Amino acid sequence: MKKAIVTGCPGQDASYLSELLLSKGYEVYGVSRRSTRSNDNMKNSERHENYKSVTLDITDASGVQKLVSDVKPDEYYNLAAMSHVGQSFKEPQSTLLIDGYSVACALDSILHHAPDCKFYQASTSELFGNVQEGERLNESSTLKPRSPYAAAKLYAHHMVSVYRDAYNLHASCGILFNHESPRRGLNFVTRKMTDGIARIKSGFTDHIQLGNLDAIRDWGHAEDYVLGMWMMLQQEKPDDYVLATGQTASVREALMYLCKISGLDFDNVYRVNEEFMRPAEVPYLCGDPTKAKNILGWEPKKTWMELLREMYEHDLNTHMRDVYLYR
Ligand code: G4F
Repeated sequence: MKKAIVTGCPGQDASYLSELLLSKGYEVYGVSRRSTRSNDNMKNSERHENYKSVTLDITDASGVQKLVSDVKPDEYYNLAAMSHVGQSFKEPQSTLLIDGYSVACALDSILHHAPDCKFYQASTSELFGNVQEGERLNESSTLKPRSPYAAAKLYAHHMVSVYRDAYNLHASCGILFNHESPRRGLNFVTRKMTDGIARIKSGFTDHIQLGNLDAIRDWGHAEDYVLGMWMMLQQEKPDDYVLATGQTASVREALMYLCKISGLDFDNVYRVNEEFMRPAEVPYLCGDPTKAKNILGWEPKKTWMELLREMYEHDLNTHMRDVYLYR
């Protein structure tokens, strides 16, 4: 039985990836911090006899070393992060520790205690920074971070290639564009909008507050993207891959679409609040997943509209159930 360590539980990606690995017969060690608020994301995995829950702070180097030395994993998926770009401007130092330093701890633990273990690092399209609108970004595009989050992730991204080249570790980076689902945190813009529109529709509120509606993103479904992570570690050679849909929409277009399917009036559902603007914005991101398609055989299945509809219907069901139960 293969053993995998997955950090970042109970986050969206770690929950889908754990389910995928368990379905493939792995023993999964799901790592979460003591303070992480519980949610329903891990409920399917936690029921499985091959799922082991591990409480560990990934910035605790000796704890990570002990885990790797005890488990001797075949695969290590590093999905834990301070993943909110806006928040990273407010806590740049802890962002560096969690998103940068912890990756050095994991790589070094693998080198010394399980050198045959394959390592996956969650890199991000935020690494590209301020790009020209219309450009499609791939593995060779220039990396110019515009946030403490992206700067810390850039360090981690480079450390993976340092360990790959210097020590021959099987370490790969997935440069993932935005990926969402009904398990997405409520502070990311897609879920904030699907949940907000569902709350308006159910009568719990009358508007949502948003920041920059002009930002353009390449949104795919997280369940498709975790399959790509696993595929990267099944390759003979480690490498970096972009996972994206190659299709874009602005925050405004996404909100307009949600208004259309919910029958609400776009002009009345939102207010712009400066609090949600960032000191430096990445205005446009669009990925080119050709390499992942050609080498891994990976392709995204869902469009951003299908994705938003699924998220909205999930949130509407939840809020309508509350209407039924509590009113
Ligand atoms: O949903 P977001 O917060 O995602 P963002 O910043 O693109 O980052 C996400 O995707 C990255 C992959 O490319 C990950 F690396 C990262 O960890 C994270 O998962 O914001 C998307 C866009 C931004 O331009 C933001 O300024 O939406 C804009 N936006 C407008 N109003 C808002 C809001 N974002 C948030 N979170 N909240 C708003 O009210």
